[in-house]
Amino acid sequence: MADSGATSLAGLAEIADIGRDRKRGGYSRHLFDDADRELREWFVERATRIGLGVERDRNGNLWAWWGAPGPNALVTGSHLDSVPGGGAFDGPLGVVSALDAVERLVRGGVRPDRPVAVVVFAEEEGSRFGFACLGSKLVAGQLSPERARGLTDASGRTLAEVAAGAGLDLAHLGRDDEALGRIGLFVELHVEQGRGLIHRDAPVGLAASILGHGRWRLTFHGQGNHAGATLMSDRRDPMVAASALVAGIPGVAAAYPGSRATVGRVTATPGGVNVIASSVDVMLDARAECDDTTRALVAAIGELAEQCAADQGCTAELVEESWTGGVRFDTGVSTALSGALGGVPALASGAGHDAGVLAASVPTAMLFVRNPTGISHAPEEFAEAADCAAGVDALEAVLRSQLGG
Ligand code: HGY
Ligand code: MN
Ligand code: MN
Ligand code: MN
Repeated sequence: MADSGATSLAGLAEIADIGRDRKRGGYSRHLFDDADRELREWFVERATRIGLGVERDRNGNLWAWWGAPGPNALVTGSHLDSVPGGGAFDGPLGVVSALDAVERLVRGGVRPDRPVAVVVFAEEEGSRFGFACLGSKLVAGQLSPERARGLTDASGRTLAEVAAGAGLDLAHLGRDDEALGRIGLFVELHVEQGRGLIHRDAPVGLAASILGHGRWRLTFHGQGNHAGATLMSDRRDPMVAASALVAGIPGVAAAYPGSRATVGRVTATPGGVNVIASSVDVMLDARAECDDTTRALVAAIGELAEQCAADQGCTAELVEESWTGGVRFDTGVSTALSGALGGVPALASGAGHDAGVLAASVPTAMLFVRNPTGISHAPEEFAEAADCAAGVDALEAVLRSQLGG
């Protein structure tokens, strides 16, 4: 499998060594860490090179403006952060392609009749503070400033503390009506994270929908104790209960066709090798074509968790950490853009995106670029140079179709 570092667009090559995760492979780039700081510096330098003026908004997002910020702006962009050990394309492909497409218009002498911006949304993956699409949800008013300020990372530091350490004043977090009110159309280009374009043998597609998706914390409480001095019959071991739950999830999900339920992280407290855990956190990611189905699935998983806990003399609690409802993109917008592209496949997205957040507030569309591996959120994620170029061509055509100049 091609190394995800073997990148294609020049911009991807420029950032290819930022945030490499030597232990996991791939990239780990998280809000306000060193990699994020380097990527932000790269973005400002790259945007300035094109002649764009970069601003950071009150929620930590970056906006590179072609012309003065103003109403009915044509906005494109994505995110630069990653999941732990993620691929090179999820997020950065959209930012790099947006800069390339705008640069072509600038160099091509286009005189836009509306403001244009390239945006980088903060913490789309929610990898550091556990809340997906943090930056875009704050702008859209889908996350309260109070909740955001209190979010903590794995070391227990709050968003407010980390931001202050990064020299960012997030005292005015929250819904940004001025930023939202400026957006006439938001178009996000993204590497496809499934196999839709492989099956359709097409380099580029348009998003028709995004699955509703959320994150829940299942905490199993037992009795911490000594691994050697405690007989097996004398234990209330939450790790055994948690393991039974995780093993039972596929069977529960099978009753909800098309649903997806994933446990990507299990954390024992205190986490000693010679210690029976006192509690275990199981992080659940659940999604389905219909939001009610997702909620029914999570409720069923919660019931199984209680049973698994009781079997071990433990207790279980279920807490919703974040939720993003399913999205159907505006067909009027997508049809117009499809026309500008000469007709491209329409795809459902199992992956969430900032565009899925903004779609609730402003006209929004998404372009996908083929990923020949069909794998994402892993180092194997890939996009061929020719398909990346086709993505920039498509984005440029879409932008041109929206600019009178
Ligand atoms: O989790 C998602 O679907 C997205 O990649 N953040
Ligand atoms: Mn992702
Ligand atoms: Mn993404
Ligand atoms: Mn001891």
